[in-house]
Amino acid sequence: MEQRYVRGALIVFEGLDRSGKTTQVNRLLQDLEGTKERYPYRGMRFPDRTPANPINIEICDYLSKKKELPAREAHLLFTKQRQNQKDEMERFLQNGTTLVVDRYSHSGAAYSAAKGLPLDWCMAQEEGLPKPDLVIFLDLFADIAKNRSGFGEERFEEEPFQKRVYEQYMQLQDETWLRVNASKTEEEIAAEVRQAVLRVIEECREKPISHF
Ligand code: T5A
Ligand code: NA
Repeated sequence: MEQRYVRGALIVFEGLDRSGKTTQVNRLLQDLEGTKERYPYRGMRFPDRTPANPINIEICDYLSKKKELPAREAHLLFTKQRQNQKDEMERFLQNGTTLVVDRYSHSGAAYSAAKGLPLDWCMAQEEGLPKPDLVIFLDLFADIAKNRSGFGEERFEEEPFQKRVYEQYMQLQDETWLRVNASKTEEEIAAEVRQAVLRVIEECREKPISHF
């Protein structure tokens, strides 16, 4: 008998610093808990800041400005962290688990291109990684994001830089992107996100995983 191909979806949240990604990821994970028999799921985030290996520690030191790195070297460090997770991500997707990811390849490219690296070169480093089935872009202008709590403590958290990141993100959009107005209330955003996510989980059940 022919086996029906059922895989999980790769759902990614992107946006400027303080645009509300982690808030929405947590809400979505909570929502999915209620339907986990039907839609198994797992949350992930990039960068992974747990001090589990030297790459994670180096990224933390870089983001907290404890360590300086040339732009290309920094870029490759973030990419390496994703490439190291590739096989595990594929396994989860293949066995039907939907992955909900807080930042991914487009963050890597947008932030590095905002420092002046060529956008194409940045995306080329992501080659071979599973491509998101849905990118939820939390769309918030840098001048609003900067007024949210905690802004300005880390590397990259300054308004002119965030404006450049926004411009790079706009160049990366394709048909898999959903732009959500991130100045709405948390509840309004969560409802819009939930609807899109359930649709995409159903749509990609029988499609092969695509790759960058
Ligand atoms: N980076 C990342 C790279 O340079 N290369 C890479 O390859 C990758 C993957 C760390 C940095 O690393 C860079 C990008 C980043 O600069 P991070 O660990 O994900 O990235 O940490 P942050 O991204 O900095 O987390 P953010 O600051 O971006 O915040 P979030 O997750 O977007 O926002 P969140 O949910 O924490 O909310 C921020 C504040 O806003 C409030 C929240 O309560 C909170 O106070 N808020 C709202 N307020 C009003 N209305 C709403 N709808 C709200 N939703 C949330
Ligand atoms: Na976050």
